[in-house]
Amino acid sequence: MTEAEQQQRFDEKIEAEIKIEPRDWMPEEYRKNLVRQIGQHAHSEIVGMHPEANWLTRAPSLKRKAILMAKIQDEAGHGLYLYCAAETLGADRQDMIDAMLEGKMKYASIFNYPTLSWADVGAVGWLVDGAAIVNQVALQRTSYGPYARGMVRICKEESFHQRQGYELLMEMMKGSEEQRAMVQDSVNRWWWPALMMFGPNDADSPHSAQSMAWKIKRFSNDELRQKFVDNSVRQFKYLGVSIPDPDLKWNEERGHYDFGEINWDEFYQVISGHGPCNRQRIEQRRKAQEEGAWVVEAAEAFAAKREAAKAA
Ligand code: BYC
Repeated sequence: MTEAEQQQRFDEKIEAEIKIEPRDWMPEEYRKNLVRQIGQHAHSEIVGMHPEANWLTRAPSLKRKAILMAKIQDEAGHGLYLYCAAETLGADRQDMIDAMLEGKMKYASIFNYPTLSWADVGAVGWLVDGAAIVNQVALQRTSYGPYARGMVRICKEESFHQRQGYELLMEMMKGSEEQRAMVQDSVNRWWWPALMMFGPNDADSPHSAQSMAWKIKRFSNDELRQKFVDNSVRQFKYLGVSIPDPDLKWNEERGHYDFGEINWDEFYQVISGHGPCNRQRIEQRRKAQEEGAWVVEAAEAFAAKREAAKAA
């Protein structure tokens, strides 16, 4: 087949909702764009373990500690599925990790904010995992097969994460005045960064048009952000916490909630490496890599030994 014929076959598959698989021909730009997005997604899952891990040793009960530990382990698993999905596109895992450590590859902005109180563990579960689900449910229908299939399992686990966060906050809201204040303070700090997780407004999103045409993205950044806001309002009311946005109001004509302007200066500061915890997170990842190097070496030595035994 000529390249033009291969391109035509690819376009037909995208049009007909047939998944693109690792051995299929694909345009180089499609491959690169996927490695960028899936790699960033994988890094986010791994870096995302740190803000929550901060509270493992201070969880208020054995039950809460076990739940938090299980959630953090799930995030490690998500990172691994996603690195594997990127590897099916010919990407090298270590190269992607090195690119992140050198600031050449991004990870989700949200994980550059500190977790200052126990209520933050609940707010991260409810709002951060909640926002991630809205984005990832849509990605279950993304055009690249391994990414779409990985998302199915990830979404199931994210639902548990979101619920554990909400339930934790519900418990705190039944507690003392001080605990309720802690929840409100936490939600005040996490709401706006959660809205930033969906990326820049559509008009300022350089990758959106092409990613939508290739059906890598099924909804735009603004559409998903709106869905998250609309879903969240009822949850805020049930929890008994106020939304830290004086401009949030129902718009009858649009059938959606209007909301205030996001602080885009803050967003660009954070994604360019100047958020509150960027340095700390990269340092933590670098240290984890150095301290875990012996595990990789031991696994490689063991694999080589088995190969040699098989060959003998
Ligand atoms: N943070 O053209 P755009 C989790 C970058 S983890 C940082 O709109 P695109 C969890 C963007 O990469 C779940 N960077 O890009 C884990 C691009 O920069 P480059 C994480 C952002 O790709 C542990 C530039 O801005 N989820 O749930 O079309 C514990 C222009 O943006 C962000 C995912 O990763 C951001 N928020 O759309 C708890 C979802 N937004 O690459 C929870 C997968 C934008 O040109 N990713 N940028 O240097 C996506 O769906 C899309 O990549 C995005 C951005 C919607 C995020």
